[in-house]
Amino acid sequence: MIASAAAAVTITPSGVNPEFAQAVSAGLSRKGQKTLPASWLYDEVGSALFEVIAVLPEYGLTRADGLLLARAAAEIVRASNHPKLVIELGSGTGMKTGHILAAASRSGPVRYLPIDISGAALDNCARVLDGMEHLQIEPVEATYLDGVDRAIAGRRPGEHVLLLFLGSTIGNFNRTEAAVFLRRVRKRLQPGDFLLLGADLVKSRARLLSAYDDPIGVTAAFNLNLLARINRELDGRFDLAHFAHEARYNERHSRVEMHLRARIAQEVRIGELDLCVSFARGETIWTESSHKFRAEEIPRMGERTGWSCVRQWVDGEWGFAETLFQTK
Ligand code: AVJ
Repeated sequence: MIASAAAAVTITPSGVNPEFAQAVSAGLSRKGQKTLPASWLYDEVGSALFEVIAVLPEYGLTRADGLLLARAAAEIVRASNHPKLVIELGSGTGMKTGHILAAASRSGPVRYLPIDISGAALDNCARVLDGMEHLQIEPVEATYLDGVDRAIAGRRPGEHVLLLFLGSTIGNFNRTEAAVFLRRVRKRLQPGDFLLLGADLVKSRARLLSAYDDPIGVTAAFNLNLLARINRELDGRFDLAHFAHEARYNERHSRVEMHLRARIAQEVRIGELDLCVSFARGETIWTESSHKFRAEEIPRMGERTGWSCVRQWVDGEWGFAETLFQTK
């Protein structure tokens, strides 16, 4: 059952999302490395493309995450004291979370609050999970921390929380940002609450590069869609043929970086921003970082930010870890 519709995002009369406009304007006006935040990759098209990425043979991350959750769901629910309130950062497609929710709702009603800035993602998630017995779905259309505030505000007496942050979205933050984020999340929760964190592990450069630059070009389309989205929503004039998808492995930071490389020198107008952006030939826009972790590093990261590690489950085949924390 879907209890309440997602709240609407603010849009100006022209239909432009001001946060998107602001992010694009700031990221493309920068001197030096141009950037676009990865969170804007997920409009309706981007979310659909990510679902395809998730089933590519080269991209084992989502499969490993799902497999671990399927195998460990009952243990996770037991180890987190049978939570009645499950909050998720990023709604994903709801598929992976289904294992946890099914195990949690076996012993009675569970409220599930997925938090996402993408209304499209929330709709998909609700559709996938709709009809599960004893499950009440209350989507929250918001940024993560605002969403946690809103979700927690409706907490009922005696209800403890299992907060899910799956799929290695934590990897989009650099290590400092990740620690800050975990501490901020912790501050919003109470003693006795839990966090389940999914994180992709360090693996060979070759496996990582084929996962982020797949042979049929789905990841390239996913990355280029960000420019197409600027064209659609902000009256941008990007010629997508003049940009190339690039995945790099940065060993020092153990992260994969996605870039869009200008194939030729060019100037691109973005009508709604009243902005003209110049690109030198070979210049890139940095669109995403996916940090990769060593398994031992994850409990330590939690311990430093107000959490104690309860347990960790590792998939050794692909290299992925689910780590369960409790508030310290
Ligand atoms: C959904 C953020 C975990 O970083 O691997 C997939 C997104 N980017 N291919 C990731 C993504 C390129 C993905 N996350």
